[in-house]
Amino acid sequence: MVEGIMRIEKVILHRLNMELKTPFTTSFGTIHNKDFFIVEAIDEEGRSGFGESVAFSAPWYTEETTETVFHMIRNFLLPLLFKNPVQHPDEVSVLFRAIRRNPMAKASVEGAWWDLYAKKKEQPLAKLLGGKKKEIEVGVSVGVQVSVGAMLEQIEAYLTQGYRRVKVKIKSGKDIEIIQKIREVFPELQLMADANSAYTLQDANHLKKLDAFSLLMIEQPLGYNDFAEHAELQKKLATPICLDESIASFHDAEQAIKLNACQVINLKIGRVGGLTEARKIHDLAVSKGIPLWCGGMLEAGIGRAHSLAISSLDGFVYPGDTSGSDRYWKKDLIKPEVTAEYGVVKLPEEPGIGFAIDREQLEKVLINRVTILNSHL
Ligand code: OSB
Ligand code: MG
Repeated sequence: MVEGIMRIEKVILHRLNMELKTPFTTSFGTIHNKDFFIVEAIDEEGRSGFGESVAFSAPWYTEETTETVFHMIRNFLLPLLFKNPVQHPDEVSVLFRAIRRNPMAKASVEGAWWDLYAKKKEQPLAKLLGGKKKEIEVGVSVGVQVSVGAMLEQIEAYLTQGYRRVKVKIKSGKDIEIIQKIREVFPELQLMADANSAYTLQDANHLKKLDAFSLLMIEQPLGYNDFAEHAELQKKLATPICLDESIASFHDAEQAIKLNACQVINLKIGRVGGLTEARKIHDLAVSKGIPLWCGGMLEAGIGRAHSLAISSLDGFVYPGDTSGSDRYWKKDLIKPEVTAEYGVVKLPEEPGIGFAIDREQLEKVLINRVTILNSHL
């Protein structure tokens, strides 16, 4: 089928700052605000497609930041795309191969192209990606708390809201006892732990103690770019290892699986460079019998909508970290907001990401906007 060229007249980068309802603490520190970009691509017919840059303002999770994303989009990604217009969003990631790494910058642009394409085709993004699910199971990720009591209270509150899978952040000194206590109080809870690279292989015997608490998995215990040591650790642990930070591309996923570095993959669209790459990893994981789930980056509504769309694919078997909007924000950027009932989010049926942008709310959290015209049109 010959398809039309996607003619993008301009791209608006909306820089926003949104305050989290409650600060989120990981093994690296505490996040109070999300300072990020919404990428709005506008075509010749005046249609808008939206992507969200999921990078944080500091490079603690991976190397990208809000500022590096802006730099890459403005100076490299858009000039390349404007010069080489595509017919289908799958071609965007092929073009972007000419630029090394920077997956979050790439994903934010590619996401806008996907949304626009889906809207043009009048199809929900999830369906276009090949997703069959109508509902997405979601859990909640709980940051490091000041005390065990605070952690139990927090979990209780989320269970009351209907969430049925809980992930807790752990780090040295805030791990075994906390998990043990949670297990005592919630013996049946689907529970997992995320270390964000807080340990080394020397902690193997310490981490082995977690095997007593039937965790669904332990996420990224070791180095953010490691495979070999995770493989070694996995041999010693009964608890399945899930990789997050280590998987930044299809090639990384291939390596991790080949080396038995993990039994589960947390897939984040931004971390792997976009929806096309995410779908490739999905297909690989399914063919290798590696279950997936969709992680989160404390996204606002647009990023969340993209995550929900990819989660509709069959290989996403565990509940994701893509909780409802109200777990993060007093008011989100989309209408309606994402709502989870009994830990389930219903996928929208409207074209594209399926949520409308709340322009009024966008203005309230706007820091500035930069418009980049396509001089090649
Ligand atoms: O490691 O999965 C992670 C939040 C920020 C950065 C990294 C991570 C997380 C989370 C929360 O665990 C995910 C979310 O609720 O969006
Ligand atoms: Mg993680």
